[in-house]
Amino acid sequence: MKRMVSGIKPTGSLTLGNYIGALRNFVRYQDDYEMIVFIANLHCITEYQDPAQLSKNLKDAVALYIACGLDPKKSTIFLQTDVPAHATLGYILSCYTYMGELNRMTQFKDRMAKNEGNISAGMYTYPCLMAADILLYNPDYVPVGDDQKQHVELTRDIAARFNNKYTETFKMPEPLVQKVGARIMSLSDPSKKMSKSDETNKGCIYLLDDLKAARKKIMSAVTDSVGAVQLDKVNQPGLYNLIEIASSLSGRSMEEIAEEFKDQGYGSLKRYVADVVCAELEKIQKRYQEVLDSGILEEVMAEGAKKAAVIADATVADVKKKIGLQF
Ligand code: ATP
Ligand code: LTN
Repeated sequence: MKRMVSGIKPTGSLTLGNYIGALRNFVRYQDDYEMIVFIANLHCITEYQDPAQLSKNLKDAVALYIACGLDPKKSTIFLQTDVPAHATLGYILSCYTYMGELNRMTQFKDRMAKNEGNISAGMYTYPCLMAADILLYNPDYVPVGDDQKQHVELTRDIAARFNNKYTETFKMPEPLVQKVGARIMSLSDPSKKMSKSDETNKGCIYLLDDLKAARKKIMSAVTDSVGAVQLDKVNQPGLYNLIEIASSLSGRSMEEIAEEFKDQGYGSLKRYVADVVCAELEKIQKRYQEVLDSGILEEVMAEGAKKAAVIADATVADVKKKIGLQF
């Protein structure tokens, strides 16, 4: 069975973008692949997080993973810090990564361009930790949203460099980015990615949003003044995004949805999108409450970490030996 590895950084509450771009695909893949999914808590602290809030987000994230359909019997689910090999290999790989490469990472460049100052060293070197997250498990594929493809490509470069310097150690992982839903855009500004760190809170739907609030965000999503429902990503990006969301969740093609609403106003399309989104949220939220009430989270996490550590520790032992870090 081929193996997949992916992680989500629960800096805030999980979003519809995380669900469509990543989480939902993990659930689909778990029957046909060996799925290893972790909560990337070390990645959260590249920026200050309120401790109580962070802790709550971690718990919510695990509960949401399961509520969205990840089955702990099929998938290995764990907290990154419960497997210390991540930090160990992360540091080691930072010694095989060039600053020039990190300087080229879009996420880092975007942060620099904002001129906020005080970017942590952890934020700068985070692609090395991400490379470790992946290479520890020698996966075949890494299912991610569009924004993470560059980091998986860097991971491949680091792996190839290490393999060339020593002997074949890491398998080359392939990023797996789906065609529809790889980049869900903000509802209030369709030129930006739907993000947890949305300051206005209007452009982002959270999986735990109150259904009325979610509907309102969709009904007030920014569109355009063209006045016709059609698929035009360049001139009607807001409308395109709404159709992409509905298509991802309903399984209908984007063309079919655009065709159905072509003679109707934007309001009708928005109502349809809101219905589809709210039905999905309602299902997830109901299950989320059940998961929390069941009290299974601690056991799931302990079991997951134990399974993951067996694979991760073996990789670190091999790497240490090859580098000459032990006698
Ligand atoms: P932030 O929202 O703060 O930028 P993030 O949501 O991108 O953070 P993660 O939570 O770690 O960071 O992302 C987890 C997965 O969800 C990644 O594979 C990422 O590509 C995917 N993802 C995140 N936002 C979107 C989006 N708007 N559309 C599609 N996929 C997304
Ligand atoms: N960097 C990703 C989250 C992440 C990840 C990973 C994804 C951390 N480690 C390993 C896939 C594989 C993010 O910020 N979205």
